[in-house]
Amino acid sequence: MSQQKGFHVAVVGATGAVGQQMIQTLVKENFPISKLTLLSSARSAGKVVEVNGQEITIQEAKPESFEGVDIALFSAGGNVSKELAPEAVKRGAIVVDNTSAFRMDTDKPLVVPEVNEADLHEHTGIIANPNCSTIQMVVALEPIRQKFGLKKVIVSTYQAVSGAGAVAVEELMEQTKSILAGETVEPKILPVKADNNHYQIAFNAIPQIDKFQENGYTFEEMKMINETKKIMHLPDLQVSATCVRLPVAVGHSESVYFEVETDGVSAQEIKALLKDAPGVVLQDDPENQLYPMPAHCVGKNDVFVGRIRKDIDEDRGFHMWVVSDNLLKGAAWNSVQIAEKLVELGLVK
Ligand code: NAP
Ligand code: 3JN
Repeated sequence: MSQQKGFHVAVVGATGAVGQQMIQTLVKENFPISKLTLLSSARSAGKVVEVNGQEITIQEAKPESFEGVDIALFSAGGNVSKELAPEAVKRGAIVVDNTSAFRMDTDKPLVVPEVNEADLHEHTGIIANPNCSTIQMVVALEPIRQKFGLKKVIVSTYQAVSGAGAVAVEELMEQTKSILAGETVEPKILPVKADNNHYQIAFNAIPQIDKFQENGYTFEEMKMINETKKIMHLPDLQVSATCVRLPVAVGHSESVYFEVETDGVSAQEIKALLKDAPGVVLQDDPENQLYPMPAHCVGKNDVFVGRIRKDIDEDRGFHMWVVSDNLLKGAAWNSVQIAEKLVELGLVK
């Protein structure tokens, strides 16, 4: 932890897949912390974890836990956020919330710093962190929107199991071992723990992430559609999504088709833009088989983009392949980055 004058930071959901990455990211980024409070449910309360050489006891998250907290990073599910984020704000904390609880509230900014940092000025205590699949896509699309305009986006995702929590990663590992040993498996978690049917994820692909909505899209797909329009301030952008779970532990991949508003743009111009774009690493050299892959992005904060090419039929249409660590830029790093920006902009009391 930094020795400079710092902030009292609370991590809610500290024992989870995202919460653990948040703690590591705060340390790695040397975020100025005077005190770190780690919160979970009663199940994990009392456990002791070591953070940067210091032992911290996990506590059960309650309204009183936020007394004296300056910045609270939430990733313990939407219900916990709905109940406790307002309690944290009431006690003077600024909340960065990683759940979908507040993302579409008109009075709460939904922020990806590379795209809409300025929206932070509008905050009223809670800032929403978008869905992981949305974040990596808009980081890649924003420089293109700025230069050539953006009319349409069609995305297909290839999402890692860690997006569904620590238990889903365990399920993938256990199933893989069992199947290789010739044993039968009994899926219990994916695609959605609370749904009736569970399917094998090892050696499979499941075209369902989160619950189905009445329109035939899943909630994950609708999050991508609605959040993209809000973050990019493009309510009329045409967006569609198909979200698929793959047997990959960490790192979401996306095949993104987009149409710009300008005639005659070349793939080379798109590549040149993305080469210098904030938060983007261009990996696009087909001759040398260079393109992004999830196994190479684990542990990195950036969004990796490659396979950029013009559509065969549509002059304004392009395809690209976008990969990022879903637990970092998709969750923990984006949240810590928001906290850093809030400090830089003098928005933390
Ligand atoms: P996870 O591995 O299952 O961890 C859940 C965490 O929430 C654990 O720390 C758990 O504590 C805590 N928790 C559960 N019930 C609680 C309660 N009543 N009060 C306080 N803490 C409670 O899940 P995860 O993958 O880290 O995801 C957590 C949440 O983050 C998700 O539900 C989602 O809303 C959000 N998320 C966002 C993104 C994104 O796209 N930005 C990606 C993934 C997740 P115990 O150890 O006590 O059980
Ligand atoms: O499945 C993924 O890859 C991302 C999952 C995100 C997630 C999981 C459970 C609940 C979310 C989210 O952040 O959109 C939520 C939620 O709705 O809060």
